[in-house]
Amino acid sequence: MTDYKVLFTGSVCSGKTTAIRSLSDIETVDTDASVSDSAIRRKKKTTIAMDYGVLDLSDSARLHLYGTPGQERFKFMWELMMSDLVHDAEALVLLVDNTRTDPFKDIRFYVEEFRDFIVRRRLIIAVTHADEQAEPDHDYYMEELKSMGLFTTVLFIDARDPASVLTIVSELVGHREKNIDWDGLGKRLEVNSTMPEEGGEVEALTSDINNVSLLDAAMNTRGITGAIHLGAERDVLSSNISNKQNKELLRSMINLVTALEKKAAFMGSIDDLVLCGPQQETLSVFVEEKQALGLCSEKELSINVVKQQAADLLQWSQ
Ligand SMILES: Nc1nc2c(ncn2[C@@H]2O[C@H](COP(=O)(O)OP(=O)(O)O)[C@@H](O)[C@H]2O)c(=O)[nH]1
Ligand SMILES: [Mg+2]
Repeated sequence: MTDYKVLFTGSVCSGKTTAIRSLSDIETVDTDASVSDSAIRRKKKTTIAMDYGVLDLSDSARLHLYGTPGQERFKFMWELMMSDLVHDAEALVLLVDNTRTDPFKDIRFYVEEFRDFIVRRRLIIAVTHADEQAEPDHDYYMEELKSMGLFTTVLFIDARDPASVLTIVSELVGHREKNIDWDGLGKRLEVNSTMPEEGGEVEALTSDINNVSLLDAAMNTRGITGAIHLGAERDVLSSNISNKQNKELLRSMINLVTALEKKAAFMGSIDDLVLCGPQQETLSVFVEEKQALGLCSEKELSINVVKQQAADLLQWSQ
């Protein structure tokens, strides 16, 4: 029996759990667990550990599928997996959610994080959610990746559709395993399909998970002591700032940005505003059209670092 291993990674909601479920012959061990965050009093399903599944390719070959936890706060797991469980894996499949503001930022992030792992292995980039957002298209990916110095296979898949995810498997082992009955395999896996009869619900769930993850990510950022996330109407999406005064201040700062922009039109768009006193915390707000973020940070943290963190957080929340 030849055992192949492959590791799936990618941002929260990129489709890791779904892809592994689509391919697996066994009841997948997705270790999703309810994470309750007392500060935000919300319980949401979030992958806190790896996903695992197995696919029998033929009488003599088997594929083991592992998925990393997506959120940065569980990054320590990636190291553990790479040095132990999947040290002998064939390849890394990087799932890229095409609906993200800048999918290439995700690619750069994961390629950097898994740099040592992929030098000796294959990297396959599998773009998901392209049914929801067609651009960037395949050509664009190839061009952009080339300019990043990444010469790798790019597949467009729907993680919910086993036949589609099978193209990754074929790319991985197709040239080595000649006696795989691909049609039979596809039929067998059809039962794993999670394609919805009707759309609708999926989207709501996705954005819920993302809101929680922004707060999670913020609180895992060194020097950040609180975060408030507002939507397009400047409604509070999530917050864990218990200090009422700070919360009020951050909200007025966000409103102030809009007012200032009108008053000082010659300055162009104002993206951030920082309130920095000699004592206690620094308060800063980062304003975009569709969302705004307020952060409390420790005095010692430089403004540039806070700005960089905020840019990352806003990107992650998309
Ligand atoms: N429309 C669409 N939905 C997808 C696709 N891939 C995954 N999903 C959905 O996106 C959501 C998040 O997927 P999940 O596998 O939990 O992501 P994970 O956080 O990477 O494990 C689920 O509701 C999936 O059904 C895709 O290619 N297209
Ligand atoms: Mg998952």
